[in-house]
Amino acid sequence: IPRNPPPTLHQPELWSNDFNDFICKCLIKDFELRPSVFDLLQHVFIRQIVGREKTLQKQLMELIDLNQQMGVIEKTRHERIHTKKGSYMKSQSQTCDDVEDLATLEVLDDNTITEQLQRRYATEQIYTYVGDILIAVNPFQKTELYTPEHSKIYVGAKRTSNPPHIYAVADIAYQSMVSHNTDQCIVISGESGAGKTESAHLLVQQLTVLGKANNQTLQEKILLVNSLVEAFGNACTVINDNSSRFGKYLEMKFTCGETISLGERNFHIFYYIYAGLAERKKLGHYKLSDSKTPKYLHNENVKLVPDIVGNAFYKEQFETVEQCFKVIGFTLELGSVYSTLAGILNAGDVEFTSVASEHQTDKSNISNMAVLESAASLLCIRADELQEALTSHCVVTRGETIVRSNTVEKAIEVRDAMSKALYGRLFSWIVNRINSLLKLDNKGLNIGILDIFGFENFKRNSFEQLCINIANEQIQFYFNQHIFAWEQDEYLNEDVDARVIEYEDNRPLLDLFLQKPMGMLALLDEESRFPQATDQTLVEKFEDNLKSKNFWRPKRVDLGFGIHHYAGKVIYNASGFLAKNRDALPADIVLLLRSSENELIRKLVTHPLTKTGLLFTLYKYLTPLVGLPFQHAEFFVFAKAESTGDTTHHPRETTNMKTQTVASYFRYSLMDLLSKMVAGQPHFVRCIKPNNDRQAHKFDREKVLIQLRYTGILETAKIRRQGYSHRILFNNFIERYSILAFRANEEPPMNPETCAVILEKVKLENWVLGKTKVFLKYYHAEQLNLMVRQTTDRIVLVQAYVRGWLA
Ligand code: AD9
Ligand code: MG
Repeated sequence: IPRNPPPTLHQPELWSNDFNDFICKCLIKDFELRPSVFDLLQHVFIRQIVGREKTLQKQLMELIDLNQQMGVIEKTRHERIHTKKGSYMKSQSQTCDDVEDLATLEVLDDNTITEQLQRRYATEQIYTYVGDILIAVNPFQKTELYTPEHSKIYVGAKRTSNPPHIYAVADIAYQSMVSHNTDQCIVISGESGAGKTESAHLLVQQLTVLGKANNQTLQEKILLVNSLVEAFGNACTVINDNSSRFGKYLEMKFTCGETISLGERNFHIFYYIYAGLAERKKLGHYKLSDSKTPKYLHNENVKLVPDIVGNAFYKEQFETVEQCFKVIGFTLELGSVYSTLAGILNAGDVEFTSVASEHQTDKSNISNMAVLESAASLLCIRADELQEALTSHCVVTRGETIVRSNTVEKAIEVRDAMSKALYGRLFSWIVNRINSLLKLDNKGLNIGILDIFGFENFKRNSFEQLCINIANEQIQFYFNQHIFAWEQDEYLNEDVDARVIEYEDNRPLLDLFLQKPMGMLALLDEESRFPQATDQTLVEKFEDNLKSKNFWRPKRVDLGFGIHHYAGKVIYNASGFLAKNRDALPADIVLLLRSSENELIRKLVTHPLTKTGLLFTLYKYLTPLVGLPFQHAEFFVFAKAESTGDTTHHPRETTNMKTQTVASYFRYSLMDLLSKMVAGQPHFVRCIKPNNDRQAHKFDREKVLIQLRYTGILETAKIRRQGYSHRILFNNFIERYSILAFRANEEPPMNPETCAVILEKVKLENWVLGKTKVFLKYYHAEQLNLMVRQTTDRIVLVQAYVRGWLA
């Protein structure tokens, strides 16, 4: 019997190392217990057990069985063993020249890589590694890759034991969060329609499994939130039926004017609610009619608007969304949410006619008062006041307030601005509410998943595309920094000899956009401040000031300018840039909405919401230490700062607040995003779109090759093969890994020699010691972590058994 009181499960260090060693050996060696092993044991405590050798053996065998049921375990170090349910693994076994990690290819060039991806794609192996980075080629069809069995085998498994998979990325992020005690960040990139949002869902799914969200309802809620947020934040585009869009300022694509590019539609939720309410015969209640589809649901450019009222999918989605709301805990507010949406739809149908006036050039009248009244009653405001706010505006000159009439154009602009503002704020409010309803505890580590809107290049590209593409440019830069720049800097600093890999640095492009005061966004802001400026003067300003080979003016396009992005050339049309950037909501409208008798609407325009809009969704997982249940999920949705909300309240701040443009907020939130990302250890998933027709089984080599080139996959493979992606300070290394080579009571000196002892003991090769850090290959870090985990797991498990016997 041990002299000291029995240590607890979580104090493996208090157990005798001989005993631990013995048990580890038992577990590693084909799971067989040979009586001879016991001869090695000297501890008095162990001798007690020898007498019960049979029981011990039986119990350990049970333990192993249990392990086996849980998934793949290692029989010997290198051999993969299959579980009963492991048929998938066999069917997916590799042919001899099929490679799961491109960094291990013998010949590294664009062609070989494309060929590998194509070959794998043909056999439904859509995932491939490039070192520690995952490539996902969109299958454009349902696959058998996401069954509960898959989910199981990727829990705590060695990466090379299973085929590449998105679930493995979730596992690695989770494991490194747990073992290094640091935040993680999974960055998913790829062009529009490449599969980022799908990947994010899969990651969320697997992370709830890993975090042991044994609280079923919580897990359900988190997955439901996805559908909810998407109903409000996604829309159909020509490229992707479920395209993640910008929130407030860019997402809002209503039918008027030029804000809609060909083939685009409004946010999903509008179609869902319209069809859903029709199904319930509730349209009348919300002052909508099934014979007259609201204008905001049309797209004048696209004649083919599907039958919305009869659309079974939309109806079903409406039920799902409502279910989501209810499960998450929205109760009384739901009616107000629907009224607001219906109010927006009605507002969109308000029409104006022009009335000639003696004093002014033009005035506007409302030609369908009944619709205006419907909108007003849904928004719980007075119809006459709404009419006034739409058709006129106040100007304050030298303390005197003068009322001016709006032209029809101006009235339409005000109407749409009101709809956008209401929708944007409603969306932010929903997101904030979700966060507060799901919130349990704010402590712990987190894994962020970044799913942005992918690179877009339409026939006609506007301000929205510019912002989307700048964000992608920034993400590419972040990737480059991590993969190439920082790594190569460290070789220099630490005198490590490694070959330098050339890569395409997109820094000049970021400077072109973001630099102050001469970057494109800064110029746009400056021009937005001049009342007389036009989109024409804006492009001229660009032309005069932007000196870059990546910017040019195409000859025959009015208001056109071209940008050579990292992902290709895009021609933009500056028409509407200034208005979109100013994105002003008149103070009269804010005041009017504040007088609403609907509490929700008042809230939307009164309280300055947390930074709103939909620049990016960042799912945040707060997962405390090992074994504890997953506790919390938070959805961050960033958007445009609400500038107008406070103008009337604090007139002193007006001028200051008004200068907040979309561009400046966009830049601010991009920086905010980066600071969040930089705080965590990054993991990268690169989505590839195999063809432009969204077709399964179609691998367009040229299309893929272009993506591989601009994302720098070839260079990535090279640096992963030749470089040292993990660099750990000597002290940290010893703290983390000394358990692999030293006894618990030993205190090895904190020096490079100790690091070498550990690395040699575990038989790793190809590592290098720098001046202050250990330089490891991408696969080393994983192997080390796995060994540590296995060691502690065994110790803990055995202790649990022993404790059982003692009791
Ligand atoms: V955008 O920048 O938001 O426009 P994403 O997010 O990159 O774009 P998304 O995830 O929405 O693209 O994928 C587009 C479509 O591809 C999906 O609607 C699916 O139909 C299809 N897809 C993507 N990934 C998978 C997958 N792993 N399995 C099956 C997939 N289908
Ligand atoms: Mg998306």
